[in-house]
Amino acid sequence: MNIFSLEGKNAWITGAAYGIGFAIAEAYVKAGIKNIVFNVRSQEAVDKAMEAYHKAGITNVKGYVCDVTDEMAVKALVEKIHAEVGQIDILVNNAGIIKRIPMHEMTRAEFQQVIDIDLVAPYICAAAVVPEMMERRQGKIINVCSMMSELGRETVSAYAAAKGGLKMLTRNICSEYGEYNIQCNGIGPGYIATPQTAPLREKQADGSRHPFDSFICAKTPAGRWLDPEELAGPAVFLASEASNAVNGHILYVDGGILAYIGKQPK
Ligand code: NAP
Ligand code: GCO
Repeated sequence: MNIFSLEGKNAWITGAAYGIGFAIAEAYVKAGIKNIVFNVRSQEAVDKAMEAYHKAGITNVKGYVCDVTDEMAVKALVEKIHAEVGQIDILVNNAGIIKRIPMHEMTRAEFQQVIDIDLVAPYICAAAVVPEMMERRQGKIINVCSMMSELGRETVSAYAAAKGGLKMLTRNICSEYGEYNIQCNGIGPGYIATPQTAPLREKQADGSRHPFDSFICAKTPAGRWLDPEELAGPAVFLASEASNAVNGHILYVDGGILAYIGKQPK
């Protein structure tokens, strides 16, 4: 028996059109998953993502239009998944946004939008899948956390507040539903090369590296940005039976950032 196998399981990964969510979906397919379900905010984004999945040779995937902050739409989506795909064995709360604006220049509406997508939506999605998981006494919920679940930095107050909150939501879901054999854990990616972080890696007008790019390489013992595919092992582990006794844990996949004081200046 392969304790890392996802055979026979269905996974719903929010916002898995590209980036980290897509890489997790690919990893689940390699681990034998029965069906991948994802949702994004427009039909155009669903169609584009479906093309990318098919190009990657993945056909056991279904995409839906659903904004994760819309509670009614999420409840309707969960019913639709149950009817069209089957039970949801694994939920990955991946959809997320960031706004890089100094806190004193940010509007309340901007702050609120980040909290709504990065913290309230994982609650909405988890609450929507938990009753059926409780009935079956089995379920895996994985929340995509961040370095900002532990650290702060300039301009990301709302994001850090949301991801810090998501860490505690993870621990609370574990506390509240562990007795139903539901495991809720977090993955805490370090700095991953995706569209979300592309502005931090853009070349300067003179062709030199973005200062933030050099900063991250100096803060990471590995000396580089990580690729979304490097989250594959941890994402499969937390979705599989291999992690049945791991609950309320945040597994940081950061190339060592949180362990490191940073490269000393030359
Ligand atoms: P990304 O490339 O920007 O992808 C985010 C995905 O979420 C997109 O498919 C986006 O789709 C979807 N999304 C956003 N808001 C949504 C909503 N309201 N409803 C449904 N879907 C929504 O981001 P990523 O870098 O892959 O990040 C994925 C997750 O990892 C996020 O939670 C992020 O905070 C976290 N993370 C990223 C890094 C990193 O370095 N990249 C590190 C740590 C944690 P549309 O916008 O097309 O709807
Ligand atoms: C930023 C980044 C981060 C990362 C990630 C770190 O502006 O500092 O976008 O917050 O995306 O979440 O783990």
